[in-house]
Amino acid sequence: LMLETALRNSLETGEGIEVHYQPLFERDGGRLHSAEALVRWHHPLFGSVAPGDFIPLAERVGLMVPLGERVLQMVCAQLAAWQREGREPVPVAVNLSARQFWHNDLPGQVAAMLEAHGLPPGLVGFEITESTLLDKQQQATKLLQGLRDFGCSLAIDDFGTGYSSLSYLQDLPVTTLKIDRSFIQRLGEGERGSAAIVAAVTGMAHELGLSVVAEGVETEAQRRALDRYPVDLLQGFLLGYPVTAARFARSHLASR
Ligand code: G
Ligand code: G
Ligand code: MN
Ligand code: NA
Repeated sequence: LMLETALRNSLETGEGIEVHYQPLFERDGGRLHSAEALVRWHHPLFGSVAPGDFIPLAERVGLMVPLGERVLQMVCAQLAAWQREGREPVPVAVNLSARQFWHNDLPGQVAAMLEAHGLPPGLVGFEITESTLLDKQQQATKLLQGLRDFGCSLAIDDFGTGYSSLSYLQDLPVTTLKIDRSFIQRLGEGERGSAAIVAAVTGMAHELGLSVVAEGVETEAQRRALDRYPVDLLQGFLLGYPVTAARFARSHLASR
């Protein structure tokens, strides 16, 4: 209960809520492609609380929608600031929980936010998990298309851990598949089963015209193992940790 009150207060003031940015790179050539936004919370009394703890809490107590709005707002403000400073920003993908995704008029909110910050379409994208889309394919398609209309990239996160089949992806207007890091890990260990899964998933995703991200790349061995598959983008501690906006700009964004 104390943690809930603390989160409520932090959300009202914005104090202690921060967004970190993790880079995604093109597998071939190594160019910076985009970033994933990851929320962080530091409370004066409780210290740094892990997202794995406060996001489920926010979900339980009805704070996920305001938290998500705050994150999206911070990302848009950051992108606008980078533009003002003469930096060449890259697209930033924001994670959406099911509750946020299904909250009314997400595309409208996104449109208003982009407009308020003077951002061109295409600079903001989203990541959702398979379970978010389960059972409501028709409504999901409509919502996703609404977001696509603003140029947002749309990634299925943690792919392979849920229940979905690749066939249903064919009907969803998503742009990107992020292969869950558990597969990348086992691939690096030379496990045959996960190699078969990665081969099948990357092959079919490519056939469907989706761009494929390997997430959670931590070792050279994993990176090398991925060379054999049609993977477009790499993300993981080997290539770059999630860092503050300032650090991300210093390390990755060129000044014009
Ligand atoms: O940043 P970290 O790897 O600790 O994130 C843990 C989990 O929290 C991941 O599943 C990640 O997708 C999720 N997460 C991080 N930031 C956000 C956010 O802004 N919104 C939502 N809904 N989930 C987030
Ligand atoms: O569920 P999602 O994929 O959004 O989770 C993102 C989380 O994964 C973030 O908390 C981020 O810190 C973490 N992460 C990013 N790269 C790596 C990695 O290479 N290894 C591990 N173990 N976690 C990672
Ligand atoms: Mn993610
Ligand atoms: Na993920």
